[in-house]
Amino acid sequence: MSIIFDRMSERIEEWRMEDWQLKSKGGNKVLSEVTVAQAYGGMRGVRALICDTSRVPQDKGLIVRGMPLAELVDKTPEEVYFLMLTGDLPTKDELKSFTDDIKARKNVPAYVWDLLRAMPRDTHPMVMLNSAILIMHKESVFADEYDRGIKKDDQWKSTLEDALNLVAKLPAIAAGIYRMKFNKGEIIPPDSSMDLAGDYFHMLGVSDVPDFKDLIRLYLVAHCDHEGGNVSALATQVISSSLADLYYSLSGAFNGLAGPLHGLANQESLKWVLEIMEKYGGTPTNNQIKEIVAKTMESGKVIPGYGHAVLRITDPRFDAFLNFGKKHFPNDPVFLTVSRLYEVVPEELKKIEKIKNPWPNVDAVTGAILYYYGLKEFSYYTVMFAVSRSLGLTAQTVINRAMLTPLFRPKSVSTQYIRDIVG
Ligand code: HAX
Repeated sequence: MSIIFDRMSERIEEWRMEDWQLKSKGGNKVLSEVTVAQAYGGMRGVRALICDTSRVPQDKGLIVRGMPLAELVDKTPEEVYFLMLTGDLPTKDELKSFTDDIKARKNVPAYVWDLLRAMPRDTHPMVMLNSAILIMHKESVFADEYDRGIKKDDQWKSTLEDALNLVAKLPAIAAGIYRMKFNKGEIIPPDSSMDLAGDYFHMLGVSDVPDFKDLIRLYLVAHCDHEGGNVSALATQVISSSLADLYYSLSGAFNGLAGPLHGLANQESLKWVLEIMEKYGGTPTNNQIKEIVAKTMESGKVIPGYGHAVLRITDPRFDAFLNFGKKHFPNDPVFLTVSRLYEVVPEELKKIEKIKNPWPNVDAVTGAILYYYGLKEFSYYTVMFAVSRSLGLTAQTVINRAMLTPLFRPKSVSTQYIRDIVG
């Protein structure tokens, strides 16, 4: 058993004590009042969830356990996962123990490959990923222990076992899906000597350019978490609050990630960029961009990769990938188009009053970078996003279970109730 169980045990004792004190001292304090507009509006801005793995202030973007993304761009996914689970970056010895533990859990059960091979050829890669996760439910240590009877206080430990098993296996499953779905040849098995990013790079078999390995590492880190209220995070927590195990809750969350307003936006964004380039025969001029923004909006579509439900600045994750592109392939025409869109689109969106955030989110750039390295199958992009986000979603679930978070059950009201309030 790796150091992570000991380190979490120590922290959970402190966290539980603090929670108990906060609830006894200030249980009646008000965090948020809910307006009629918020009840109709996707609960935007309603403060009713607790998430400590990361926060997303609207003027700063992703901060993981107090560390802004800019301070994490050189870290490995294992370091950031340890940080989310415990609140601290690992020491050198802790990182080795933690990484070794994950390496030892990589093997994917053979029945997962049988299932994936039996699926129709035109199955979406996200359906393949979610089916693979769901069929592994019988591996759940939590479900097994729960059936045999387990003290509530200790349920986080078997949830952590499930989390580590899933995080360790997902790169192999995701890479296998890529090779199977897009006829890239035999599945490349995981290598137990490699870390998560290195092995995902190796198993995809897309490119042997070392920069691509750096990109995968950055990709996994930058997409690791985005606080607790986004669709996939909320879905995970709602499902797991019923004491469903992580196999159920993670696959449910990824069904939400597959939507065009959430994780699918990166593929929509690249598709839009390539359509623009085809229409104008290369990188468009500023005037052409203005024209296409207007036309896209007129047709009733959103500008993919722009706007955000929380952020009111350029997403720092967009900045991180833009800097990566500037360093490694500044003159690539697709990348140049993404950069030029960034110069023009926000000014155009600012003219539309209802849009609260005219700035790019992470999805405005990542597709272009994957495309540059030869990963050109758009429908796969959300799978990579899911592999990365599994870090934050599983960390949040382990912590919620440790904090004995009860069953979610907000109260709904009827339209008549609203009529009565509005008068
Ligand atoms: N293009 C056109 N219209 C936009 C827009 C955009 N990029 N962003 C917002 N709007 C519109 C909304 O559709 C909404 O219009 P209606 O009132 O007619 O429905 C209005 O402006 C107000 O929206 P908002 O309050 O600014 O933003 P929301 O919180 O409602 O939505 C979205 C946030 C991210 C869904 C939205 O900005 C959007 O659709 N962006 C394009 C898709 C996208 O990039 N999604 C990825 C987000 C990042 C993420 O979660 N990744 O997983």
